[in-house]
Amino acid sequence: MMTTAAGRWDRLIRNVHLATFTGDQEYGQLRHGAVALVADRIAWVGRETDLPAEFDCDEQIDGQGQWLLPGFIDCHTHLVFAGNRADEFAMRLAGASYEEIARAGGGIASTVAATRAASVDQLVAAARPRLAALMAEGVTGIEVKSGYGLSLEAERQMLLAATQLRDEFGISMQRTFLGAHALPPEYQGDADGYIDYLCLEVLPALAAEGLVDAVDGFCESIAFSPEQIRRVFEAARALDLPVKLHAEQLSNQHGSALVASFDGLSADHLEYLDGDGIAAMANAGTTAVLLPGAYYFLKETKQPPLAQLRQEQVAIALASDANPGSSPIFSLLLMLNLACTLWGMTPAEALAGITRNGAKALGWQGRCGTIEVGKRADLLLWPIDTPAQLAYQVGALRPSQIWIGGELRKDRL
Ligand code: DI6
Ligand code: FE
Repeated sequence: MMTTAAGRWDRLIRNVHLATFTGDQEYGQLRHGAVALVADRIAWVGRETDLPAEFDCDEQIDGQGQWLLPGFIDCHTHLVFAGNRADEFAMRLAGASYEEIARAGGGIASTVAATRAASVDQLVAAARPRLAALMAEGVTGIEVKSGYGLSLEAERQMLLAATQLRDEFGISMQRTFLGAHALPPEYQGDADGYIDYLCLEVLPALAAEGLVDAVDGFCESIAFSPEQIRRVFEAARALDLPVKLHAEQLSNQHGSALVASFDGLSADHLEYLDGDGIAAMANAGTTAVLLPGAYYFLKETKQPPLAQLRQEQVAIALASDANPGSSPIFSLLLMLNLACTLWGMTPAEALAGITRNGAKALGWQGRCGTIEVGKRADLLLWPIDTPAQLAYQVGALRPSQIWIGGELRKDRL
């Protein structure tokens, strides 16, 4: 932990309490700490009293006793889409289920129609305030999925919009191809033909354009079967792309074991996950991404198997699942509160879920998610008394400073 880097530092953040999310302490906490940055990296972490007697540093920042945390990672979002589904919300309030609406041609299909009709610029304009809201709460790394285009051209538009947002906001982003999200109208009755189209045409073309960082699918009775998803994963593997899966959200299709068998990064949702799926994930080191926003918004009552995930030491991440149908919620802080209130996660588990384990869910564990020497200097200064306050309080919480890659960003968000 206390690594003394010889030479010069660009910045020293001192008089802070650190939540490093390393080691055995709750939150990896280190009180009265300091962190030094060189360029976009963390160069020194330790107690203020262990600072070298002499050092050369361009800028010193007094944290005034606030808490310094790693930048937050929202590892599962559908941030790019057009339109909204407020009408469907009203139908669900009147008694229709998410599955019934989907089977009747609403749901994801209605967002697909709106997204196909939008230009890249319109998609960027619609997503900009969503990304700004997440980042204002401390998100410095994000995953953004395609999956509302469902054709080569429309999926490309979504991924181009995500890329444009990444570059405009200077955020770390994993762009995930989710062609296997729903069956588009032109393939009704021919799901296998659509999977062929994805595997033979769409994914290879978009990967060749450098627009895809990972591959996802929706394994569910209202979406695609494990066999169909397996073919998508084989196509991903041939292109050297990591995989992840929407699994066991509405029923147990054994998708988690499938994604684990491909050394998948994560299995996501997981309310209906069983013991075999947990064992497979534990063996493969596949992260469990829990999505309390969708659980809450769909009024799900079956809880993900938290106790067994803990017991098998599966890393647990939390994400917003920000999307127009099952989680129109653009707040990662709210996810902390929901996971604690609805499922009994501890604040420390919840916060690890959007830092260390959120990074792991994206394969970014070597790069961010903790405060450690060598990690990217994505850091948040919070005016709080204890990290638990971030899970406890809803609303009126903002970082007082945000550094992304060592650069102070609060002013620009
Ligand atoms: N599961 C979800 O919760 C989102 N996608 C998925 O596969 C919902 C997407 C939507 O309803 O628009
Ligand atoms: Fe999702």
